[in-house]
Amino acid sequence: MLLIIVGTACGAPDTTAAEGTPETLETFTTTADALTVQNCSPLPTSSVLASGDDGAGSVANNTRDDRLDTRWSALGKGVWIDYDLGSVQSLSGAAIAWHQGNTRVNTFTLYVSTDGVNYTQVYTGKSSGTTTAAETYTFATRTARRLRITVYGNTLNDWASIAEARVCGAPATGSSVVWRGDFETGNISQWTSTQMVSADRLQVISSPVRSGKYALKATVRQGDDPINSSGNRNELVKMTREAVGSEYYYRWSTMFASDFPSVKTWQLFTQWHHEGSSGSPPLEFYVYGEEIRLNIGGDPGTLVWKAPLVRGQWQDFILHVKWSPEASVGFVELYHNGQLVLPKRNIATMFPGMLNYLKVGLYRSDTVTQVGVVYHDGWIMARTLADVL
Ligand SMILES: [Ca+2]
Repeated sequence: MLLIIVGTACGAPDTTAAEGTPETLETFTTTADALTVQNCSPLPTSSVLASGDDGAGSVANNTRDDRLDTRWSALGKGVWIDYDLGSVQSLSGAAIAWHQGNTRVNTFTLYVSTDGVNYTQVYTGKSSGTTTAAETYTFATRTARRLRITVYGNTLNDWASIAEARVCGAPATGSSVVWRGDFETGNISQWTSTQMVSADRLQVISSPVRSGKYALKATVRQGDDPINSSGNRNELVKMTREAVGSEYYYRWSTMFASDFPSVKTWQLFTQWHHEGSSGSPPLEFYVYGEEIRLNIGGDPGTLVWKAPLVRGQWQDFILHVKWSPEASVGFVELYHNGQLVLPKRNIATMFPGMLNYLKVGLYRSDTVTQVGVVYHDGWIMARTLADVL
């Protein structure tokens, strides 16, 4: 997926406002109607199919827009909706928020499939009829690529109407590592794509390294603008696309070169960007002057942590995030150089209706004239703290 970032305010909040007026995020409404799930680690879905819909806009995709006020609806006993995970994974349940689930008891069956042809029944039952919130239905862990919900009407009529649904990943057994971006392949193949003006700007190097044999050296020169956007950058992209309600630990190390620029403007070194095309990202680590900072929530967002900038020494980070557009559900927790510096803090970590993806390298205001060099190493993403350590 190519991400085109336009607009003038993709950077960190800049108190000098040199980047112009940011797009507001006020068009993204409905936080009160967003989904929360319990006893479920939602897996990202790549697509969804249904046997049909109501012909009036209640389409299958409405069950994964994180809004309880949109739904998929189809009439008839045996209609179905089918989620594709994009690859075979371990799953153990489904979370379903039924439309008018507080007044209707739905009869349904869950099936899984590895090939989209042969399906195995894994659950059959009824919804509680007591809530419009998501209910999680669990089954013995299966390896599958697809999950299908087949509905056999409800106590009021034969409509199948689902506001939101999630496929739940199996609890971790053994390692919960879901991704490594530690450059130990000797190249950048662990990452999805690059945004760089030339290969010398994102080099896999053997010295300095934080661990293993290789690390990344990211260089930005004034004018580096590989995507015709605001600011200057050379960044690696990892399409993490963390599902709403999912929770992960990330560990990595960053070292700022001994001559890293000291400027009173933004220099991002790690960011989780939203799918949208404008506005500051929902979670960004950046240098400002002689500080490193973590800002959450776009522009202006909330500055949740800062520390003095140290050059020439590896900085170790462990970030623990629950991804949610709900401030009461989402949270961040941060360890810096082995110390818990930000105890778990509830905050919205996504913008409603938009998944995030990871960008690592250097992205900074185009007013910076000095060459900037930063090193990254050891990226790992897992479901438990133990597995990133
Ligand atoms: Ca919906």
